[in-house]
Parts: sequence; structure tokens; C-alpha cells
Amino acid sequence: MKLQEWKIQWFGPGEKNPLEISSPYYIDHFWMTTRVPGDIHSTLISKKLIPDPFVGHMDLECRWVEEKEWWYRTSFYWDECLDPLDTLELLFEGIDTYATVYLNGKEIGSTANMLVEHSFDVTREMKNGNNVIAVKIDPVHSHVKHKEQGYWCSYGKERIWTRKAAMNFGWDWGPRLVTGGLWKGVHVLKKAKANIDSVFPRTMALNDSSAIVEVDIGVKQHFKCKQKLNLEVELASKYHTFKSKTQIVAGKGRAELHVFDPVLWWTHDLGEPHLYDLTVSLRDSENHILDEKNQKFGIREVKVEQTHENGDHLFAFNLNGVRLFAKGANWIPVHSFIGSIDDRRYTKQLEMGKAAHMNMMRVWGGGIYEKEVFYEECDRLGMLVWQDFMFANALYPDYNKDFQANVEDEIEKVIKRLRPHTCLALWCGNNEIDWIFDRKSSDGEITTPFYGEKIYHQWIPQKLERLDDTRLYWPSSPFGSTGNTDLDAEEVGDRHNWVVWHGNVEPRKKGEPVIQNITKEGVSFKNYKKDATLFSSEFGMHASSNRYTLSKYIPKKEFYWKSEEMAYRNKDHFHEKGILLMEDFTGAPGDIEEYMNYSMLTQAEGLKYGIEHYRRRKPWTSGALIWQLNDCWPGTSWSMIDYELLPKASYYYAKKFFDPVLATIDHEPGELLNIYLVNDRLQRISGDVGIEVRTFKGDIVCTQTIAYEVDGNMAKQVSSIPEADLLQGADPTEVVIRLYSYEGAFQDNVYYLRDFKDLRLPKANLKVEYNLERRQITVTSDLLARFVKLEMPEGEILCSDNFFDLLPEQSKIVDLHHLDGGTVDLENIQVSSLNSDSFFTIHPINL
Ligand code: BMA
Repeated sequence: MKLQEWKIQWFGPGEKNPLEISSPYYIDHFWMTTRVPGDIHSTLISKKLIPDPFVGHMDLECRWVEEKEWWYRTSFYWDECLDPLDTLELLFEGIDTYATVYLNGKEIGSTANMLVEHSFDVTREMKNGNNVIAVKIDPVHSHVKHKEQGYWCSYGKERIWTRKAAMNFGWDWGPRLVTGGLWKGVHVLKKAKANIDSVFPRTMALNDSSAIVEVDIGVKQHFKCKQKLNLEVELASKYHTFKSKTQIVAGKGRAELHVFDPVLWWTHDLGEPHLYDLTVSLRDSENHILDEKNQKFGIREVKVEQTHENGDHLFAFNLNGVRLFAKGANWIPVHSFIGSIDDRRYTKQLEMGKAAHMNMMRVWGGGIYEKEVFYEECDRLGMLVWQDFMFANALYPDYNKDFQANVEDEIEKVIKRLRPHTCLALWCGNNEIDWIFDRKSSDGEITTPFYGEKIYHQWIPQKLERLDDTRLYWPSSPFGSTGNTDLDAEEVGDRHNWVVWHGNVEPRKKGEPVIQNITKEGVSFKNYKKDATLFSSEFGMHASSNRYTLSKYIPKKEFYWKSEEMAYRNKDHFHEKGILLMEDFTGAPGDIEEYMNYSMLTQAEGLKYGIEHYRRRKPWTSGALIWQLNDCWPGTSWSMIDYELLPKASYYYAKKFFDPVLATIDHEPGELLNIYLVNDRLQRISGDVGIEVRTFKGDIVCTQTIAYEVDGNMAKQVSSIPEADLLQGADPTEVVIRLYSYEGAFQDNVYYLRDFKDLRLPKANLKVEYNLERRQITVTSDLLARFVKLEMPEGEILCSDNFFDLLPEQSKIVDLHHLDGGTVDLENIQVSSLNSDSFFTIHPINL
């Protein structure tokens, strides 16, 4: 049923009588049009009624929007015949947040949860002819201002009571923009006397030649319909079709399919993410189809191994019998205005993750249960999902009955919606709450009981026991303690390493005071090497957004380092942390150019340093999920991809440090160079690693060749060389080391023996040429060129490589493509390196 265009208007809260505005006869001709799905802010921006809140401090000019009462109205024509037991349902896939819904002037219900769908039976209220839907959206504060907010909650206090994306109230990487509106689809659905309510397929047993797939089906049957109903289930691939039939008892049916020669679903790095087509049809006694559901399903087994064969602790995802290293990132909402964002942004971001060898995304608990497209794309791309429930960094009023009913409804709906997805690997109760509760209680900042505890330790696990026992439930992240350690312990479970950046002093025992060491040494990324975590589910550092992204939203006269506008982009508590990190590695930046370069280099090198360490520890560390993949606005944050979908340097580094086969060096100044091969592939690899030490000017200092043989799914040290042996008297601040494969088994890996700030880089000359037809740029350097950067004149451009080093006399061809497939304006790309003259004119190549 196609709804007509929607309109919106605002009023002072309570100013109008709802019966007047919801009436079918109300004249709304002069209201503004809006899009559904969408949101109020985006509508006002498009009508120029508010400025773009991402420009300068303009978000502050938009605060009035959250103070108003907003009304949506639409009308539609209805004239379908109904069978006696048919029902009509008005379905809102998402309403943000406190709303009252009217149909033809009748109040049919209200909502108080943005995170789940809401449906209303409107069989009798629907008229033949014109119908009018009206929705009143209240300001959040009007519902929570009289509720107690006197206990721990980071960021906006209203969110304790409000089941809404927590990041809307501001976070340490995003502005406060309290959205409202119909953020997902609205539909009128005709339902037969019986219909399929849920389909939950899962792999029950698996061996080389067969699999058992069980499908649980929930059916809603009109209470007057006493007929016996049947279900037919079909699982099809292009090779085979498997069928099963079953009956419905008390609204439930279970079908079992025996699948021969199953084609398994793998993450993209281990194989193909093969998906079957699953069709469930509900039939009456005369075999008429009453309802049918189609979805994709991958045959796979996923579990989390918490004990190694030798009895030691482990935290490793195991897919189809393969213990894998989870490589990926934390996913935050793709935009502050989630409702208005095109699905293609999801595909773009996830495909970028895949191209950087990521095989897992963590949907972090301060946002939303993601849109359907996210999970569909993860299924398709072979990307596992760590799914948080949406509770983050706060206590929640679990003592309140209404809150309990709301949350229990949410948990049930979310489990049913997401459990069919093959990509879903783990359910997690919340973000950081259990861990921080102990920290803040020890400090005296929290003096209340653990409000919210029941949610993660009772309500969620109870529902999962009934609705999905196929995945591990992990109550919080981080979680796991040996008894007296705090929940961020490295010996058990997962860990958030916020030693680096936030300066947390760890390990810490339960109940001990919290200590932070915000000094150069305290926050330095070198601390990653002390981390023996089993699974690093959050860690990271800030980096600037790209120049294009920053300059688009910062007024020109404010585009300088430490301007108020620049500072405003950084929502973290203590801006000096980033400077300390840079001071340790690059030296503190003196201007905005240096800030952009140094923060990106520090983030990229810092993540490389940490992740190569974690990967060398395989399987004793079995996961590295970087904080954070993306941004929701043009800020400066921990993200690897900025708001305009331009990758930062760390993204291009990830294409190397996450590569399934990696040659890596563990080294500290003056010490041994320990050389490792990490092999995430299942096949054994053997060959030779070449080591080449050259001065920045190009002279060969030393070369060595090491034979290696590494079993599948293993990390192995293959050599250990004293620094002095490689230097042969050369100055450690003037050499570069390249690891390379003779057989092309892995990518080159480049190292320096000292921090960037201590290197004595000569001035390099770059030659830059472009080939318009092939969309390629070739960069050549005479001497070593550090951090060669191609700066984009617009957003959404991806390079085959960027922010790379060129060895003396080396050339590199960079392919460029626009994420939307459009042309790339090659002539306006500026190229530079940290040790070459600023920008270079690009010369066309003669074909
Ligand atoms: C963790 C996350 C987020 C936060 C990030 C950076 O605490 O879970 O809440 O944005 O670190 O501080």
C-alpha cells in the first residue's frame, strides 16, 4: 500500500489539541513536505529552515528543534476487500521516539522506543476511501524531566530513560543532535487469518558430507481460525533443493532439513560466503498459500572457544571448525541523522572494510540495532558481526516496571529480527557498563546499586535461552576476570585497551582506585606491546579527518591549528592526549598541515604497532577490533574513514597489517629484530623472506634471506637479528628496512629503527604523472619519500594505496575510483610527502 507524501509541522509542546491536528478534516496544506523514512532535522536543512549543523558551531543553532512538538501527517486511499478473518496492520518500522499515533482522528497507541518496530491493529479503524495517519512526536525532555537522573550516565542524562540511539545526546566523537521522526518505513499490511511471524533457521549439525538445518517458524493465527495449517520449507542453492513439511502446534512449527554436500558460509578471507535461498510457505488445509517468507541463509557453525586444548584461557571465534583471528573494527551509526541516510552508504563502508581484510564488525551499544541492509550486506560479504544490545556507559532504571516492559519488548523484538542472520556471531549485553561500574564505585563517583544489572544478567540471557541459544551471550564488553582482577583483565575474555590514548593504568584489581597516567609515556601506543589480551575489542587513537572533509565544514578563517573551530571538531574530554601521543612519535604539530599529517601518521603507525603485536600472539590473542571504523559527522576522532568517506592513513595501513599473510618485525631501538610470519590462511606456506636495509639515499647497507615454513593458521618467529648486524655501522636514524617475499606470498612491509621524530630524512623530489584514461597516478621519488599522500578534491574516492613510503628510485602506480562509479578529477589531486616540497604539479603521461 503506497502512502501519499508526508507532511510535518511544529508547535509548542502541548500548544494544540491533538484531536484537532489528528482530525482527518484538519487543513495541513501549508505544512512542509518531508520524506519517510527520514528525520526532522534533515527536512529542515533541505528547506533551509536550519543551517547545516555540521558547519562550524551551527549545531547549536538547531537546538530549538528538540524543544518542539512535531506532527507528521499523511493520507492514503484504501478500497481493498477483506476476508472475514483478515486483519490490517499499521506498521512503523521505526519511530523516534516518544510518539502518539492516530488513524482518522482516533488515538491508536503510543510509542517510547526508537530502536524497534511498532505495529497497530487497524482492521476496524480503516475506512474505504481516504484515510489519514497523524503522528505526534513529543520532545524527549517532556517525558523525562520529572524522572530522577541523579546517577551515573556519561553524556546527556535524558538517555537513561529514553530508548533511543544514545549517541544522539552527544558522545566523545559526535555532537548532540537529538533527532526525531519516522526514521524507517511505514506500511499498511493486510494479514490473512494466519501469517508467518518469524523464521529462525540454524545449523544443528555439520560434517563434511551433510548438515542438519532446523527452521523454527512462529505463526500468528486469528483466534477464530480453527483450521489445521501446514508449513513447507525449501532450502535451495543453484545445485540442489531440500524440502521439508511440518504442522503447526500452538503457533509454532519446526522443520528439519537434511542437506547433502552442504556449501558452507565462510568469512571472505577463509572462503566464499555462500548463501542458500530459504522459502517458508504457510498453507491452509486446501493447500492455499496464506503467507510466504523468503530469506537468505548460510550453513555454518560459529562458536567462541574460551579454553585452549592445553587448558589455558582463550577467546577465539571458531567458524566451521576453524579458529580464526577476528580482524575488524567497531561500527558506530553511519550518520547523526540515521533516518535520512541512503542504504548505499552501508554497502560502501562495509565493502571498504572487506577490502581492508576485515572479517568482523562490532555493532557498538551506543547506537542502533542496525538497519536491515547492514546485516544483509554482512551476510553477503562474509563479515561476522559482534552485536551489542543498545546499552552504553550508564546505569539504567531496571527497578521501574514500565522501563522493564519497554526493554523486555525491545530485547524480544531484536532477537527475533536479527537471529536469522548468518553473519551474527555473538550477542553482547552492553558497552563497558559492568567494568566502569566497578571503576566508578571504587572511586566513590557511583554510590548507587548497579542499576541496569538485571538487563544484562537476567532479562537478556533469559530471553536468549528461549529465543536463540546458538550464539555465545557475553554480558558486557570488556568482560572476564580471574577473580580479583577487574573486568578489563587481559587473562580472560575480551579487553578494551584504553591504556593507549586515555592513559588508563592497568592491570587493576577489582575495587582498587582508578589511576590515569596522562603523560607522553602513559598514553603512548608503545604500551600495546605490554598487552597480552586474549581479544582486543576496542583500542585506537585519534587522527585528523582529511583536508577536504575539514575544510568543507570549518569556516575558512578558522582553518588553522588550535582554532576554536578545530577544537570543536574534537569531542573528547582532554585534547592534550592526542598531542602527547604525537609528541612521543612525530613531535607536536606546529600548524594545521602538521596536525593532519602527524595525527594520521601516529594513528596509522600506532595501530600497525599494536595489531602486528596482537597478530604475532596468535592464537593467544585472537581478535583486534579497532575503535572505530567510521564517523557520523565531520569531526576529528578515532575513525579510520572520515565522514566524507575518505579513508585516513590508518585505513590504507590496514590493507597491509590485516593482510592474511603478514611478515612482521618485533623491534625496540637498539634491540634484536625478531622476524615473524603470520599465516591466517589454512594452507601451509613456505618460501623466503628478503630483508633489505638501505639508507634513505638508496645505498644498500645489508641484505639477508630467511627461509620459512609456516603451517596454516599459525604465527611463527622465523629469525632474530641483532640491530647492529643489520646496520653494519650505518646510522639507525638514516635507514629503512623492507621485508619482502620472493614468491609474492605477502606484501612488502617497511620499518624504521627509530621514531619518526628522530629520523634524519633528506629532502626527496617526487615526480607525479597521471593517466586519465586508466584513472591512475604514478609517483616516483629519487630518495626515500615518507608518507606519500594523495589529497582528494572531493569525497568518496578510494585509492589502491595512499599514505605510503617510496624507497629511493621507486615508482608506484595508484589506481583511483569513485565509490559511486563516477569520474575522478585526477588533475586536482595534490601529492606530497612528509619530506618533499609541499605540493607538486601533476604531469600527464603520454600514452
Ligand atoms: C569506548 C567506547 C566509546 C568511546 C570510546 C572512545 O569507551 O566504548 O564509548 O567513544 O571508547 O573513548
